[in-house]
Amino acid sequence: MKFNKICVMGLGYIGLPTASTFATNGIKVLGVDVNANIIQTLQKGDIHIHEPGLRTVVEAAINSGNLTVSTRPEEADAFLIAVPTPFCDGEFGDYEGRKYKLADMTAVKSATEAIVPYLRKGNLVVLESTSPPRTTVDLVAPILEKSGLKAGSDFFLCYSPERVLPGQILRELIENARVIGGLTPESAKAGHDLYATFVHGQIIDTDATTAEMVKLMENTTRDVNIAIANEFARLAEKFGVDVWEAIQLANLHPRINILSPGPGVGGHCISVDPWFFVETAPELTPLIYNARAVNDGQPHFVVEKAKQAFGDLKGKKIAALGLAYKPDVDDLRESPATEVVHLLQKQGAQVKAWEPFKPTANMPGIEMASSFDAALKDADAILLLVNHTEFRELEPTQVAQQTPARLVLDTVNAWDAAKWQSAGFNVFRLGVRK
Ligand code: SAJ
Repeated sequence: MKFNKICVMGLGYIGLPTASTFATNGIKVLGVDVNANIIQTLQKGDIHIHEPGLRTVVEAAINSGNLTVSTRPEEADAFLIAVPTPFCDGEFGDYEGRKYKLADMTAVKSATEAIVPYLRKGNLVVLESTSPPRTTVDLVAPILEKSGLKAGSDFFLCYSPERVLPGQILRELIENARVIGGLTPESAKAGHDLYATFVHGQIIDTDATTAEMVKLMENTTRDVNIAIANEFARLAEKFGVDVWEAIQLANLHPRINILSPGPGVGGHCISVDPWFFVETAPELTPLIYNARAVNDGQPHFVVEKAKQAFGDLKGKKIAALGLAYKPDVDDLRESPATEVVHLLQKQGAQVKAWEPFKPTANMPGIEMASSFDAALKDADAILLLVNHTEFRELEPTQVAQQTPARLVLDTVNAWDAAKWQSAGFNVFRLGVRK
């Protein structure tokens, strides 16, 4: 199937790179977002998200004349839906006392509804948003069929998950294997043809619900694996073992690859997606549920550790280094580091946070330091929350001159404890009893 023009619904972390990549590969793309500010920003030649290389690709796409943006869709050969699927605010499910979060599918529903007036015979619609299993079949197809056209025969319908890693989106978009789940084999074939425009990785056709489940299985597996690493950290502290050493030794086994403990799991994917399984099958997901509980509980564990390391937290001046949800990104969404800061403050600590990737971030209830120096200047203690390269490379002898603080808690094993000790710091580490 040949595609001259496509419409991408949603211009966020996934939609904008995807729209731009199609455009730079010769397809006319209309990027659509309901947020008029985003459209204005892009029309001014600016971008609203930070992702390495994205600005260049968006500029190239717009300058080529192939990418235009609007708040409304138009007729096209294919429609891609890449809108967010967050949680419902303040609404929870309950299964035998286990409270679980619920997906808010409003954006998927309204983006799908917006396509209906423009849908024509022979079109392709692809859902990319991470969604609970059966969303394509049970939610998207019936909405699109309000057009009077039949999904799978009059138009093609697919689910194709996005699997790119924030920080490496543009490369992974092209190189990663791409799963195309069709409502029918013909739908999958149409989706396959579309993504072949720029995907160099393998493109595999399957059915829509399998593709939905593949995506959720990937992120759930990672969440469960991080949860066990976090539980190992707690066990190591109990038994007087250095969890980092133990993990390194266990990973010498050819079939073991234990991930890293830390202050918890953040971001918009791994801490969210497992709930889509729990919500749709709470009776079948005790392990997935408990892994979420372990990872969500990790900021509390860090605060307990901070009490052991720093003593009474009341009035304690703490320099918190890093607020991003993971190393070397500027994304603060669902970040466990911010949760730790809030919890420390609840205990009476005076926290100044320094996030080099977003120094001017406006985080409600968090005092952001204006510089690394300002965070350290009057501190009693230093708490390392994110393994950013620039933190890893700090020279402890130099840091010792910048701060009166001599207590350090490293939650991500970034620092060589012996080196920091000899520079005069009393070093505590997550997953190590002291
Ligand atoms: N984390 C740990 N320990 C580890 C690894 C990660 O505590 O050993 C934490 C990170 O600090 C972070 C969180 O987990 O808070 C998630 O980070 P991540 O790098 O594991 O994943 P994301 O959320 O940035 O991206 C994931 C990726 N999925 C998988 O690796 C299976 C990516 O490929 C997906 O496209 C993305 O989710 C998504 O959009 O779903």
